[in-house]
Amino acid sequence: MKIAVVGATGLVGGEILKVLEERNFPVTELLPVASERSVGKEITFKGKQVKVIGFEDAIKAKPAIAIFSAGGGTSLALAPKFAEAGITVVDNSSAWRMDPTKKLVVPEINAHTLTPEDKIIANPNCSTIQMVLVLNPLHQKYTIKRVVVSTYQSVTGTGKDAVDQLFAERIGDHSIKKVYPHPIDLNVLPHIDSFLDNGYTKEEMKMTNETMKIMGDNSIAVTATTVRIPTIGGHSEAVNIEFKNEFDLAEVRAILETTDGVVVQDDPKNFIYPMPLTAHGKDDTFVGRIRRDETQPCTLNLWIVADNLRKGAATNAVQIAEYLVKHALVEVTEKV
Ligand code: A2P
Ligand code: 11C
Repeated sequence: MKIAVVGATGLVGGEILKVLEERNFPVTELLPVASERSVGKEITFKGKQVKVIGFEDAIKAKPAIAIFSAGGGTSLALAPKFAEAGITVVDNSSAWRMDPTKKLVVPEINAHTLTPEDKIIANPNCSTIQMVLVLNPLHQKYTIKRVVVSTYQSVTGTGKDAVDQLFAERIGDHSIKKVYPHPIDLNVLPHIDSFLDNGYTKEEMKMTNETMKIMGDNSIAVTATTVRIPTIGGHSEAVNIEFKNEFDLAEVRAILETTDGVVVQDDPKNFIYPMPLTAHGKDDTFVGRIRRDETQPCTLNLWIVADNLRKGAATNAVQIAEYLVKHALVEVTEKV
């Protein structure tokens, strides 16, 4: 079927093209969309050069699905135009996530709630996706009361300019456009997205609010400190989880070992634990350092890592698209 990728020239857009290709998504025609300044440029898909088009031409071509990763403003302006034309939008930005009329989907958790009427579907924030994938099966079993999370996030989460800033600083090139208010190389910034009146950042509140919406339980309390570090392979998270009910550590491990999309890497004696370097380019979410919090009952500590451009963005969006196709929830106009 015809698929549009809006933001095809961006960092996540490029990853979406790779994931569509790798997972053999049934694309008959790819419609790469970007801003006016990129129209006519070429991107590579399945070894072929494809010309970037504007959004109006993409809507006229009537793809079944448009995967958006072009920022919140573009999504707010363009997603409704695609949806009105009967095209299902899977949107990577934060624009629609907390809209009560839109679903916020991690396929392993809540794709079963999708219907053909869902024309704009929101993809959660990267740091939320990898956390809920691990929290959800444990919540089913032991009921989560409270989560305290600290993140160590890759510069790829900010986009291409941030990756350029990191590598320019590393070679002492100060001519480059700065996207962070401080140097990022050899540094750590306790600051992701903008600050709100309550002292938290938007990124921190995304982790609190999106978790409750995806897991369908407003009683789960999440408090977060989100931090940018000079790495590119993925986001890492130290997570402390307090349950209502007591757990067995071996059972926790067994639950995570059988959770779709989760891989347990937990053999510290042999130096095996998740890291951004080893998660880079993978679709799975990795969990390790699974241990009891010995300072209070019913509480667990663990460490979660995933490639934020993969499961945190492109892979999750393509998995939503796969679910829509498999369950015939989209309008396909062309004969296949
Ligand atoms: P362009 O390359 O033409 O600027 P990143 O997050 O890596 O910076 O990428 C953002 C993506 O969103 C790019 O593909 C960018 O295209 C695209 N984009 C930005 N504004 C628009 C717009 N108004 N319409 C469509 N795509 C847009
Ligand atoms: C980061 N989590 O790492 C952000 C990137 O709400 O989709 C994604 C922002 C979002 O900076």
